[in-house]
Amino acid sequence: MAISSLKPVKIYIHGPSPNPWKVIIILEELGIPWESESVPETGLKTEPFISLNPNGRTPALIDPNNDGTTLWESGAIIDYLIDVYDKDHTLQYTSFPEKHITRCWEHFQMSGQGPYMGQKGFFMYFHPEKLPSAIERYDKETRRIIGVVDAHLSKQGTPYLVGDKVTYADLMFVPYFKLFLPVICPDLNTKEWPKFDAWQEKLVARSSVQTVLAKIQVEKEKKKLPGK
Ligand SMILES: N[C@@H](CCC(=O)N[C@@H](CS)C(=O)NCC(=O)O)C(=O)O
Repeated sequence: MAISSLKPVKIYIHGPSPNPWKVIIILEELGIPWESESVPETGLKTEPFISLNPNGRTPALIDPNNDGTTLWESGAIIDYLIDVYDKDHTLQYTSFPEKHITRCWEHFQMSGQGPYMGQKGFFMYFHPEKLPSAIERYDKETRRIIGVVDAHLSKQGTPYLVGDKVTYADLMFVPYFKLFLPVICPDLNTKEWPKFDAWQEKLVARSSVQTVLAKIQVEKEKKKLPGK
């Protein structure tokens, strides 16, 4: 189906929280029309939302162009969008082993960057007791993960995680690194990791990412409104 004739894909977000915005960057990159609905805290673990995502978290996605296909888990959703809509392979490799190496980075984002940085935020801002050992652990992990990316880029001498081509995996790292990192590690200076820093700057300069960062800012401001 031509992208120009697509109906908007529905994506469920939770204000500015990072995981859904990874998906939206991919939607923007591929030119797929989308609309979002922000699910409030009270609506996440109850019906009707848990019929969309039994895990009660965002994102969830409904694709009206494909019999209302309903998906959850941001990595699985991104895999779907790449399979179904990236027909020109703009954000993926079809060659071996690059296709599989891209998946390594995708899974590292899902299992490493997202959860560890999320825990840093939780122990810093939401856990009822101050637990310095937990804060220290996730702070160290956050820095280690930045170091993994920096050392890899340095060793490969490539601008992106897999060679010279930007892929969906690079883009998946943006919301946590660009927006969440300054909140959970306010004193961290990314210039300490020059390859990481240059990589991030290139990703952030993309128009899809600029569009999404502006929309996240709007969600952040909504959260600050009295009574919200
Ligand atoms: N592994 C899941 C994580 C989803 C997740 O943690 N979503 C957050 C927003 S970034 C959420 O819904 N938080 C609300 C909650 O945990 O109740 C994914 O990547 O989709």
